[in-house]
Amino acid sequence: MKLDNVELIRIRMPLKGAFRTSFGSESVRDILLVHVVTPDAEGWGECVAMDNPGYSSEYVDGAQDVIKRFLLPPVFARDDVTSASLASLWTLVRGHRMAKAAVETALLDAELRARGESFAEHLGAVRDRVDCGVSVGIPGSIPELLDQVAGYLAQGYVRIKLKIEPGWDVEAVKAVREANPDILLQVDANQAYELSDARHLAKLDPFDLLLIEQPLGEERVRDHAELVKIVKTPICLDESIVSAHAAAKAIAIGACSIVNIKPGRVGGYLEARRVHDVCEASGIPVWCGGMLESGIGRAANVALAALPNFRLPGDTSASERYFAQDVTPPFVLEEGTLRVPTGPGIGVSPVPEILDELTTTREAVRG
Ligand code: SMG
Ligand code: MG
Repeated sequence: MKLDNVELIRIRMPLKGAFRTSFGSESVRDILLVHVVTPDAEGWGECVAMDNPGYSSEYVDGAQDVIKRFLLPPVFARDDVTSASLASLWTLVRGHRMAKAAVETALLDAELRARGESFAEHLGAVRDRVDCGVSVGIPGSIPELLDQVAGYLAQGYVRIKLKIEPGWDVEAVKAVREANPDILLQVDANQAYELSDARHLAKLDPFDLLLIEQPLGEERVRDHAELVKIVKTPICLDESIVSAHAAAKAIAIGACSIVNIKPGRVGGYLEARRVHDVCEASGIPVWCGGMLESGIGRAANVALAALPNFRLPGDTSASERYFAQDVTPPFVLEEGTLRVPTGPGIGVSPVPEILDELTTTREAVRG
C-alpha cells in the first residue's frame, strides 16, 4: 500500500464531568486523530496520549511531533508499506508506543477497509458483544461516590472500577461494597503506592475485589511480585505492561495474575493481540483498558475485547459515559454490553459535520 497523505487532526472533546485519578484531573480530552489516505481506502487511528505525561511519559503534542518527524517519513518513502511491516521501519524510534499505535491503527484500518474485512475478524474475535465495566473517578465525598456508582449500575454496567489513592481507598471501597454486596468491583491506583504500603493494601482483601490494578510504579515489576505475597486480592498490571515481552516477564516472576491490555500502551493492536496470546498461553486472563477514547478508539477496542482470553469486563463504556457528543455515531450500552462493529476496518468513521465542529487544528503531512 502507498500512503498518499496523512492528516493529523486535533479534536477537543469536553468531558461531562471532571475525571480525577491519583495523578490528576481531566475535564477536556484533547485527542489526536490520524487520518491516512491511500489509493485504495482511507483509515483512522486515535492517539490515546493525554495532554500531559501523568499516566505515562507520552503526551499528545509530543506524539504529534514524533509522528510527523520520525514515524511518517520512512512510511512515505515506501510504495509497499503494510501495517505489519511498520515495526521494522521504526526500529530506531525507541518508545513512543501511543504515537506508533495511532499510525498503525490508521494504516490497518485502511488495509482492512480496502479488502472489506472488519477489525474483529482480523484480530480473531469470538463474540459479537462485549461486557462493559465503568471506571469511576475520585469524587469529593463518599455519598457522591455512592450516587455515581448507583447511577452506573442503573444504566446496566456489569462491573465497577474505583480509582483509588492514599487517603481514598479502604473507606471508599468499604462503602461501595456495603451498599452493593453482589457487584463485580475492582480498584485502580495508577501507581500511587509503595511496596511499604503492602499491609495497608491488604486491608482491601475483605471486600472481595476482582483485582487491584497497578498499585506500584510502572518500573516496579519486581515489587509487585513481592506485594502478591502479602495482598490476597489478585494484582493486575496496566502501566507496566508495555509489550508482549514485558507481559511474559511479569508473569514469569509472578508479578500479576491478571493483565489490562491497552493497545496504545503496547504500541498497537498487533502487539495487543500478542499480549493477549502470551497471557492466554500462561493461563492469565486479560481485559481491555480505556483511555477515555472517542468512538474511533472505542470501536477498535471493542473489537479487541471480543478475543477469547478477554475474560473480564473492560473499561469499554458507552460514548455518553464521558461525552455529550461523540465524533462517531454513539456507542450505546445494551444490557451492559456494546456491540462489536461488523463493518470493514474499525467499522465506524467520524461524522463529517461533528468532526468539523470539534476540530481545533488540522495538519497535512505529505511524503
Ligand atoms: O476509558 O473509561 C475509560 C478510562 C478508564 O480508568 C480508566 N483509564 O489507568 O486504566 C487507567 C485509566 C487511564 C486514563 S486516566 C486519565
Ligand atoms: Mg489503569
